Amino acid sequence: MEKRKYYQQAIETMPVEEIKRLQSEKLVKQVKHVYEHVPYYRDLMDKKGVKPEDIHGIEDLHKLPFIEKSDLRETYPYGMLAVPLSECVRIQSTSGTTGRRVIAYYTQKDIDLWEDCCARALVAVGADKDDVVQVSYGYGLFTGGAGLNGGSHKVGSLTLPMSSGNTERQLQFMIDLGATVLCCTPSYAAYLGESLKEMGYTPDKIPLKAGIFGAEPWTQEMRRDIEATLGIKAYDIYGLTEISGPGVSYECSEQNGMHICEDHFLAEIINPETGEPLPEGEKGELVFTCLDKEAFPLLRYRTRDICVLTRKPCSCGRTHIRMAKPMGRSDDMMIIRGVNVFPSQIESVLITEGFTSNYEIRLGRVNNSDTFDVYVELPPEQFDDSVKTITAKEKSLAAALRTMLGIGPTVHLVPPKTIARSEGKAKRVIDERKLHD
Ligand code: DLL
Repeated sequence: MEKRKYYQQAIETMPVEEIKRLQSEKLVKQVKHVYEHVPYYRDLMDKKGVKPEDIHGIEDLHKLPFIEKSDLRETYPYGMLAVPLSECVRIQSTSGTTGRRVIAYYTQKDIDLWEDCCARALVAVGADKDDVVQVSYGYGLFTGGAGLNGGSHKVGSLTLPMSSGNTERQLQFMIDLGATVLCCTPSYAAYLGESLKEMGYTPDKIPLKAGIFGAEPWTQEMRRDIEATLGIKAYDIYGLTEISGPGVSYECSEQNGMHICEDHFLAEIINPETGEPLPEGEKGELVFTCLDKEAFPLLRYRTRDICVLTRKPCSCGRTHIRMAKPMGRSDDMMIIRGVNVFPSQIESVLITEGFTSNYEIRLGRVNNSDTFDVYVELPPEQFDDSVKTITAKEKSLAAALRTMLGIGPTVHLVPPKTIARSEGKAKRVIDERKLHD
C-alpha cells in the first residue's frame, strides 16, 4: 500500500485564498466567544475601544489588543478560562523557570485538535501505522510527551511512551523494539547519539529513520551533526504551551521551514518595539491567535520568539504558511558589552569549527565591565593534545567567534564529558551579572 503523504489532506493542501476565508470566519466567532466569556480580555478590548462587531475578518486582526505572558501571570490560574471548568479535561503547564507557571487548560475538543496537529507532523516525516515511535520528551505537565504521544496514537503507530531520562534504557528499547521515529529535544537527541556511539553502535545498526526535535532553539549545524550520529533525517517541530503545545508548526520532507497549522492558529509577525504588524518576509516577533480552541483561546498572544514567515510554495504540496527556525526568544538574547548575542550564533560557530553542542556560556561582571567566557568540550580524540596545541585552538576558536559576534569571548576547552548533558531543554547560559531581579 502506498504510504500516506498527509494526515488531513484537504486541510493541509487547501488553496491559500480558502484558508484565509476559513480563518476569517473562525476569527469572527472566536472574538465573540472570548468577549462574552473572558472578562479580562473584554476589559482589554473595551479599553482599546474595539467591539466584536468591529471584527469582520483577518484584515481586522490588528484592531485587537495583544496578550502577553504578564497577562497570563496576572490571571493565574483560571482568569483566561472561556468555558465552564466542568468542560475542561486536562491542564498542562510551562516549566516556570522565569516566574509563575503558566497553566493551559483543554476541553476534549482542544486535546483532539492539538493531537491532530502532532499527527500531521508525524505523517510529514513519514510516520505510518507500521512505525514505532519513541517519545522521549518529558511526560507530565510539559506538553512534549503528551502531545506527540497523542499524535502517534492518531497515526496508528506503535507508541513507546519513554519520557526523558534513563538514557541506557532508552537506547536498549530503541534497539530491542526497533524504534523508527524518535521524538525528543535536539539536545537530548545529541546525547542519545553520543551514548549510542559509546555503546559501540554505528548508525546503520539501528532502525531509526527520522527524528522530530523541538522545544528549544537548535542550529542547522546541530541538525547535520545529529543526522550523522543517528543516521536519520532530523526534523524540526515548534509549539508552545500557551497555544496548545508541540505541533503548532512542523517541518515536512523539504526541511525548509515549518508549516503552521493555519486552520487553527493565525500567525502574525510584529515589530517587537512598536507592536506594528510587519509584511511577510520581515523578521520580527511571532504572534498567534487561536481560532478553534475552546477553553484557553488566546488572541494575539506575543510569543517573544523571533522569526520570519513565508508563503513561497513548498514542493511537499502543503499550502500552509511556513515559519523559519526561531533564532531564539527575544528574552534569550544576551546583551554583552552592548552587543546583541544569541546562543544559537555561538552554537553554529562551534559545530562548524569541529566541536559539539556541549558548551556553556558564562557571563559575569568585573569593574563594571561584562566578562564573557565560553566553555567547550574537546572532542575525545583531541584530549591528549599538548597544552600548546590546545591553547592555539582556544585562540583560533575565540577569533572565529569574534568574527561572527563582533565581540570576542575567552574560550576554555575542557575535557570530554565535563559539561552536564540535558535530557530536556538544555540550559546553556549562566548569567551572573545580576542586571535584573
Ligand atoms: O516547548 C512545546 C514543544 C514541545 C515544542 C516539544 C516542540 C516539541 P513550552 O515549554 O511552552 O512548549 O516552550 C515554548 O520553546 O516559545 C520557543 O521559545 C521554544 N521552542 C519550542 N519549539 C522550538 C523550536 C514547548 N523548534 C517555547 N525551535 C517557544 C526553537 C522552540 N525554539
